Amino acid sequence: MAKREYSTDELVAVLAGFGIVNVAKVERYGSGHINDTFKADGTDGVSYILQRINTDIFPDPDAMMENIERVTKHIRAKGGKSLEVLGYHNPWRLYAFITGARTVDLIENSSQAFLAANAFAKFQNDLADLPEPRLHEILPKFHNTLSRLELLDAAAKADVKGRLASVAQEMDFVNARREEAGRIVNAMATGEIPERITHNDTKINNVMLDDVTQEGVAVIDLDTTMPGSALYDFGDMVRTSTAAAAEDEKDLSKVFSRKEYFEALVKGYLKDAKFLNAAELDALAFSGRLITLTIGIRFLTDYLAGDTYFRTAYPDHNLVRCRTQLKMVKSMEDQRDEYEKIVRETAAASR
Ligand code: ADP
Ligand code: GN1
Ligand code: MG
Repeated sequence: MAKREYSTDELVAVLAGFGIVNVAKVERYGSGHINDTFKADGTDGVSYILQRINTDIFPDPDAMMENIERVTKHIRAKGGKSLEVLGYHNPWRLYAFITGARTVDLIENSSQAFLAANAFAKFQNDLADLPEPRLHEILPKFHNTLSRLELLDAAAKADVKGRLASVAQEMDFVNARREEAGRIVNAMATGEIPERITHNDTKINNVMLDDVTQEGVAVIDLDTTMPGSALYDFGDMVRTSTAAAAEDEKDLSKVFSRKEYFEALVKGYLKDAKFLNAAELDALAFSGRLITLTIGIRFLTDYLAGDTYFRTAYPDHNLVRCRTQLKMVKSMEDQRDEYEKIVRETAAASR
């Protein structure tokens, strides 16, 4: 999907609808692939995050906002920092701007990996006792790799853009890994891996890091917070936080998973994720490979389908992203024994 442009007048009018009339500046912000995000500064020095929810992808924004309100109030009641919804008029919403902290697209050091993973562990911990009812399942089967494979197969069969022939290598890579694709969903179906409240988009740029201490002060981007597996959250941290290069790096020699960041993630996560059972611990290293493969499958599917889902900046953007993900999977596979050992030793030490 190409980026949609908004005029300043349009944005100022939306802000006025939320009662913000003293706008000094409003501009696009962040690097997300789905929603349109803007930072608005008031003449009084107060800033806001204005977002247009992508309703093609999130068909029930009311349910999403209900989840977000419940989750953020619960975290705040425990003394934690969270997003603060200032207003919502479908499809627009306004958040208070969190100050004194920032996000990074590419991790800068091991300490950040430790602190970001620890923030996501605390987030899951904080939500473990969220009172009933169950959160809305905003995007059903979101991380279900078996369903994602079905969608890939359908897109390959339709081949609407005639791109299938050019992705034979990528299809082969995915096909060689079909057998392990169901490991987590199948274990969830038997109850071996429990359902928990999870974030489901634990990219490194979805945690605000304190400007001074680097600590993860608030987990943001709560659109997909819903019932899921804790493993998907840990896995997506591995995908994004151990990557040595950007998600859309074209030079694949720069793309690999960094062991020292993996180790920091495991330590930061296990410090507070005491709730994990044996089956979850056993699949922790695997979850990084699985989620990365899953996101690679999603980019490939979108490429074959003609770029209708993720925001793209150029024609092959989704293919470039797919290739980095598959390279990351390969890199994690190459370090599999070391990664499994790190998890085993850290888990044993933290019990
Ligand atoms: P997307 O769903 O498009 O990824 P996010 O909600 O993650 O959108 O917002 C995009 C970026 O905007 C984040 O990575 C972060 O840098 C910034 N951001 C989002 N919410 C806030 C907030 N409440 N305070 C400060 N910055 C924010
Ligand atoms: C999307 O919106 P953003 O950029 O945080 C996507 C995630 C993917 C990610 C890949 C709702 O997240 O699932 O992992 O891109 N969000 C949705 O970078 O599909
Ligand atoms: Mg985000």
